[in-house]
Amino acid sequence: MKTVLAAALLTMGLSLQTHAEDLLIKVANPVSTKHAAIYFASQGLQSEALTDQWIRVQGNTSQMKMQKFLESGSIVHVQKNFKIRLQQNPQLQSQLKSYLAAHPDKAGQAPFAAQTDNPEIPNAPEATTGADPLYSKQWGMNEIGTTAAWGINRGTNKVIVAVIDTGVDYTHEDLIGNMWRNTKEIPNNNIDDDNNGYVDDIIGWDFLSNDNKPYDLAAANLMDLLNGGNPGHGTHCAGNVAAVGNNGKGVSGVAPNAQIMALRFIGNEGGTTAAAVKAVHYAVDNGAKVLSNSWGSEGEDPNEAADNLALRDSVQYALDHDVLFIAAAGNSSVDNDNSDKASAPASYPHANIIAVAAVDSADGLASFSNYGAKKVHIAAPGVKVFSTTVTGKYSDTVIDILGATWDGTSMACPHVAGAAALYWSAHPEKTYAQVRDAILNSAKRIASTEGKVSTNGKLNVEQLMKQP
Ligand SMILES: [Ca+2]
Ligand SMILES: [Ca+2]
Ligand SMILES: [Ca+2]
Repeated sequence: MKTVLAAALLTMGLSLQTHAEDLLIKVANPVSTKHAAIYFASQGLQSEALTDQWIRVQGNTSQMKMQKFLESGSIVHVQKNFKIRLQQNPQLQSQLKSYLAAHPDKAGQAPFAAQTDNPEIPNAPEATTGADPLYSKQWGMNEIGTTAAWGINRGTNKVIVAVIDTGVDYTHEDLIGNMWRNTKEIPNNNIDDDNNGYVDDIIGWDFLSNDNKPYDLAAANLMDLLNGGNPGHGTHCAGNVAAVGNNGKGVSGVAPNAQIMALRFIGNEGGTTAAAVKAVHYAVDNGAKVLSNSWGSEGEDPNEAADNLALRDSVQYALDHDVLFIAAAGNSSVDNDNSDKASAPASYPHANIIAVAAVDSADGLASFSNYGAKKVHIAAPGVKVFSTTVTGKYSDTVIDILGATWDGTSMACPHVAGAAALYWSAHPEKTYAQVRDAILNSAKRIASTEGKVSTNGKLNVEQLMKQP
C-alpha cells in the first residue's frame, strides 16, 4: 500500500517542497472522512467531506504532511480535483471568434438581457391548459415521435430528473411548474429540516456558489462567452427534458410532467470534479431517477481518463441506487472508443450510462458529434434545437447578434433523459437496466449512425412507449 501511495504522490507531482494543491482523497473503510478531516486540520490543511469515502483537501500539502496519514494505510487513492467544463458549441465558438476579431471593441458587450443572480424561487403556479404555441418549432420532438408517445402515456407518475449543469432559470414561465419541490424542507427558515446536509434546498442546490438558488447565471460579456462561459446552458437543457406541456405556454419537454431538480456546478470558469461528485450524490440521495449530464472533459488532462476515480465512483453510486446517468458524447468529432480525446464521463464503462450523439433534422450525424460503436449508444436531436432560454425566453439561436444555433451533444442528451423519465413514469417497477434496454432497443436505425453508435440509430420515443 505504501509503495502504491508513494507512486500516487509522485504522479501528483507532490514532493518535499510545499505546493498549493487541490486534491481529492479516497479513504478506506472504516476510516471515515470525518476522522480524515480532523487529521488534515491538524496539519493546517482545509478539507471537506464530499461523500462517505471522498474528501477534498486544499492547501500547502507536501509529502511530509501526508506521510503519517499515508503510512496509516487509510488512503485508497489520491488525485487532482480535475476541472470540468461544458461541452462547447463549435459553431458558436467560431462565430464569436470571427466577430470579436472584426469588432474588438465589442468584447465587453452583453450577450443576453441583464440578469440578477439568485432571484427568489417562485411558488409553483396554478396549472394552466392549452396547446404549447411554440411546439412546432421543436423539430426534434416531432422527429422522435413525442406526439404519438404522449398518446400512450404523458408521464403523470412524476419522475425526477436532475439537470446537473449551469443551473436553471427557475423563474421561467415554462419551467417553474415542473421544478422539483423538496416537500421535506420548510422554505426560508434557515433550518435543514430534512437533515440532508443542505439548508432550505427547495428545488435543488448550487454547488458552485454553495447556496439554495441554482440560478442559471449566463456570461456577462462576449469575451467570457468566447472563453467557454455559460450561454444559459442548463436552462436550454432543462426545457428539452421537461418544459411544462399543454400549459398554453412556450414549448414542451420530452417528459412534459417530469420534475426538474436543478443542480448547478458549472459557471463561466467551468466546474470541478468535487462539485460534480456532490451534485451526483445529492441527486441520488434526494430521489432523482435520471441524471442529465451535458458536460465533461475531452482529453485536456491526459492523466484524467485513468485517474478520475472520484467521478467514476459517483457514477457507480448512481448505478448502485438504480439511477440512470445520461451523458453527452462530446463535441470534438472523435471516436470515443479509441481516441485519447474521448469524452468523460460519457465513455466510462458503467452499465447505467447512456452516451448520446447528436443528429440534425435530416437525420445526419452532426459533424461535431463524437461517436463510438461501443461507447456511444444512441443519437438524438442536437442541431438547431429550440428550447427555453434564460431571462424567460425561447430560442434555437444562442445570441441574437450571431446566427449560431443551439448545437451540441449537450442538446441531444436531455432528449434521452426526458425519454427515460417518460418511460419510467409509465413503468415505475422497472430497473435502470430495463429502462435503458427499452430506450436502446427502440432506437430507429438511420444511415448516418450505422456503425457509429451501439444501436446504429436515434431515439424513438413512440416506439419506446410501445415497449412492454
Ligand atoms: Ca428549511
Ligand atoms: Ca446561486
Ligand atoms: Ca409549455
